[in-house]
Amino acid sequence: MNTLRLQLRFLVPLILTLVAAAYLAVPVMDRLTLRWFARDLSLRGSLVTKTLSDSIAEDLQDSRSVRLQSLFNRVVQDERLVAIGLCSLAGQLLRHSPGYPATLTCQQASDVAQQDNPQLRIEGGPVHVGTYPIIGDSGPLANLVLLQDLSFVERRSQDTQKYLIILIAGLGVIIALITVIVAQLSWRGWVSGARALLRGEGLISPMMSSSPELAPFAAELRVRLRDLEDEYRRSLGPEVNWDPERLRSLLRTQLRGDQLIVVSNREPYIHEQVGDSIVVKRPASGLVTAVEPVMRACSGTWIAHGSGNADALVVDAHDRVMVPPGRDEYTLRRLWLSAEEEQGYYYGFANEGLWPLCHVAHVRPVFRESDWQHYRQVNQRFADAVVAESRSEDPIVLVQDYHFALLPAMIRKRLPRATILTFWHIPWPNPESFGICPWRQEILEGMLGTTILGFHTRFHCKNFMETVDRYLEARIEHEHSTISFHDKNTFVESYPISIEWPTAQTVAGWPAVEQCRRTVFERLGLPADHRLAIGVDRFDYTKGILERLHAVERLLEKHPEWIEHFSFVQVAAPSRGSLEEYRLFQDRIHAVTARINQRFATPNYTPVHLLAEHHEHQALNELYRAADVCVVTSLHDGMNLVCKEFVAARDDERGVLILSRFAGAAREMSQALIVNPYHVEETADALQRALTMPEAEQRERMASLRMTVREFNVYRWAGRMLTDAGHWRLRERIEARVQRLQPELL
Ligand code: ADQ
Repeated sequence: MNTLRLQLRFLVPLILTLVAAAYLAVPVMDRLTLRWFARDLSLRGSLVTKTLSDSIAEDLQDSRSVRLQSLFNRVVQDERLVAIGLCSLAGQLLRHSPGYPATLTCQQASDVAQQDNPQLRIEGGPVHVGTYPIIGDSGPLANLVLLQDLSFVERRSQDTQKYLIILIAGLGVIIALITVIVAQLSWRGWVSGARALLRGEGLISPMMSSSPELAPFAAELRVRLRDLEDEYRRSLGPEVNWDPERLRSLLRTQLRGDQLIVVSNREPYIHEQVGDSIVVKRPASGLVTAVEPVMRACSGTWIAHGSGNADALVVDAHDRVMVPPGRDEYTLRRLWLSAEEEQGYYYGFANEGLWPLCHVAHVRPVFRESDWQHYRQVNQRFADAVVAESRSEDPIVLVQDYHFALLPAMIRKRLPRATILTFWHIPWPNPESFGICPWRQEILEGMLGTTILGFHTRFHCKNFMETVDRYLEARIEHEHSTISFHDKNTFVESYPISIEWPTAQTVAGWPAVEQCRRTVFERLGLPADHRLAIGVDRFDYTKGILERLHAVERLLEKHPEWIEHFSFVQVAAPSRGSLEEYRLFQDRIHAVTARINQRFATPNYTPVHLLAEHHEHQALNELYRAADVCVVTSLHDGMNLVCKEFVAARDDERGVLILSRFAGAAREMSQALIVNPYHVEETADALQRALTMPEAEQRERMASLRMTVREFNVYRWAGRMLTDAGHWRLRERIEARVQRLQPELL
């Protein structure tokens, strides 16, 4: 219908133009033919005059002669010659043939003959009037008036008009036909071209095989589009201040209040039965630390495993509870897992398989068929929950972490129009390391159900794309970080995660640094002039706790002056304690701690304090503010939030951060003392340098670190991802519109 309208829009002016052309051309044609014929008739008249002039001259000598009259009668039998008249030089009509108009005087005939268009209409029709002198031996004798028939000119003109109109009409029809065919063909090409572009196919594939003429244009457009997007992404640099309000306004404007669903294994709030009452706990998790403020800013629904022993007591009939408790800012939808499911999916496949697979910490991954089956089954259950919770066909789903590698494709199958953002919070290994996973292909295929796949660093993105390249038949466009698999595109990008930067109001509520120091030192029994280094982690072998202890031991060996003047506090939240690897690791840490303490302790001095328990955020903050040095020595870490929390806590701009080069955070936080945790000597030297660092240098480094973390905060992390999701959805909506139009257009 629309194509027809479009073509009519072109054809109607075309037809009008042709009619106007015909309207103008016919009179011009008439005038031209008349002029040609007039010239012919004049020549003919001269010829007739020449033929008759001798007879006329003779006849004029003899006024009684009747020969001329009969000559005239004979001549006018020629059908073209209507009448002849002979005028004296004085303008008197001397002789004339029958049919000569009685009212036409010699003078009138002479006047008409001198006109541009010497025509006269007489009884029998239009005639051409010509006067021709009869020349005798002594000069002009008389003038001959010839009236020649012009009706044949009119007849021919009508014929010409007819043929001209037929010619123009024929031309019109041919042009219209060509137009319709070309319009149809090129519209088909344009529509499929536009669709391919909007789908993003053109961004990856050799463009539009069906319309090769569009390929150069598409390539150019594709490059421009990507450049614009890249430019826009760069423009969201540190100069843009990201805060909850900005994130909310992004959702209002770019995502027009679309529904946001977060899926993670760990829930942000755990309800536990303690005696007769129910208490709410916050888990020790980098993921929860990062995603919780985003959810508070955006509302929406968070789907997670209900792991607390009182979780089921507080939910409604749909397993939902509003959180944070008392503030009710978003919905937490709990999903219940059986003990076998939790063992197989969480402890087994995710934490004994994928966790060591992705971290280079030299712990062998364990892959069991039964764990894999549970992993698939639980991913499917979460996919069902996403479908049940979505209020529209195209929610924005934020899939969190390595527990849900299969979930994106499962959601995509049920909600093809959903925008799925998957964030992989841990590193991605190189293709060789990943290749040892027996279900590597299924995992990659599951992840490629994602619309936007995020890692902390470019390096992890690169590893992922190389892994896909190695094990799947997918098309990869490195320039634009896009993978095309089964006609679906996944954009792979780095989004460095961070923390919520404390507001002025929050900071105002904190106890002063001196106060924190006093409280912590009193609790640990440390003298006021003691130096304190801290480590805060989940009890995990990837965090480099052992290497850190070795460095503390080496420091005390190399610099015995620190004995009784320096202590190290390791806070370690119990984690995955049901796994043997973790239990052995914890035992080892306890043993090494005991050994160091045995070696360097004095009656009033404990060099290493191991606080193997969960701490509330406030207690951690107090510790961060009390410490001289914070030590983060991960053997491999996606990002690491502890280092950022330490920096955020130090509004006094004091304290030194020692940071592993193998943590994603090292790429942003170059003002820290960067170490290789495997190099015990180097870390011990860094501890020495930190403990002796002049205040001015501490201030300089800390001020710079604080600026980085404040600007690259968690709202920026979420904001960049959601902005990219917004652009993606816009493209998809345009494509859907083109698709709706297409059947009418073609
Ligand atoms: P995690 O491995 O959990 O996160 P991390 O980033 O260090 O690592 O975050 C740990 C969080 O737990 C911090 O917020 C910290 O305050 C808290 N925490 C640590 N010890 C605690 C204790 N004893 N008591 C209470 N809380 C404690 C994963 C990846 C990281 C990535 C995050 C976010 O492994 O590399 O930075 O996700 O993406």
